[in-house]
Amino acid sequence: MKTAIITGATSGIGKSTAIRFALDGFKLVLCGRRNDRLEQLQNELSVETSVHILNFDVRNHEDVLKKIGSLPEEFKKIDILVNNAGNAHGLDPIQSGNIDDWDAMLDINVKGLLYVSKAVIPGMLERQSGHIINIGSTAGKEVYPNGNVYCASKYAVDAINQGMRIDLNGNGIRVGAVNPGLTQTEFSKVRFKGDSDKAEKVYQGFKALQPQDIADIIHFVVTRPYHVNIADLTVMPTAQASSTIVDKA
Ligand code: NDP
Ligand code: 8X3
Repeated sequence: MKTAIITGATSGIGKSTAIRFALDGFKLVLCGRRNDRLEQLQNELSVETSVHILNFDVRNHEDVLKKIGSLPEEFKKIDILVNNAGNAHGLDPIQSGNIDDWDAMLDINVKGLLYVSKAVIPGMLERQSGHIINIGSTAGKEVYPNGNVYCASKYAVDAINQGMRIDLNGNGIRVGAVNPGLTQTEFSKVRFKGDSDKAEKVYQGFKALQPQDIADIIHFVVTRPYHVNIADLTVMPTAQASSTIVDKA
């Protein structure tokens, strides 16, 4: 049975992906900072499959390398990496952007993804086998007003996704991005620093994507035959035409 490591498994897209993978019996390594949520998900999914949890902040490269590097034997051979941990912090014009927000987005969405990849890729190279799914965004395809640094972080994910695929070519490792549009998770609550009213308004007046929709797509991507690599997949709610055009009631 395949082993998958999912970052950002405590919420939203990562959590739904863990639940979807568990239905197929994939062995799971679930990562995040909120250990109580990891433990709860481990309890729930252990009925379906074997689950190991890893509690780290993706910004801490020493911890990332140490914890992924010392996985128990049963979980060591990682077949699938879902690089999902990430968030937007703030929605401000560049001239009034907050430096801590900029640091968080670049450190988590870009450097964190690199650190986790650095920890996982050597084993995949050794086995000449693996599949890496990088979660990008429509924000990595089109810049929108006040999206500036979040968009930059997701453009970087797009570039890293392409770079990984090029550099790992010939080593049996598939690399591809899934780029969601507006998806109803805790994303906007984090972006607006816990302001639930503001966060809910983002998804009002239309049917947003649900995290399960993205999980189904990630599951589809990783269950294609070996010769099929979905390199770059963008998905939006039907009501969304671009980052700025959304048909709201
Ligand atoms: P959520 O806020 O629901 O989930 C984010 C996850 O990332 C959480 O599990 C969180 O875990 C984890 N995370 C955040 N910061 C860190 C950190 N420093 N170290 C470790 N884990 C971290 O949002 P989504 O599910 O929507 O977001 C998942 C991915 O999807 C992100 O990369 C996001 O950019 C992307 N995306 C989201 C879209 C949307 O509209 N929702 C659209 C396009 C892309 P914890 O806090 O426990 O550490
Ligand atoms: C999340 C989608 O449009 O809120 O990446 O930036 S958006």
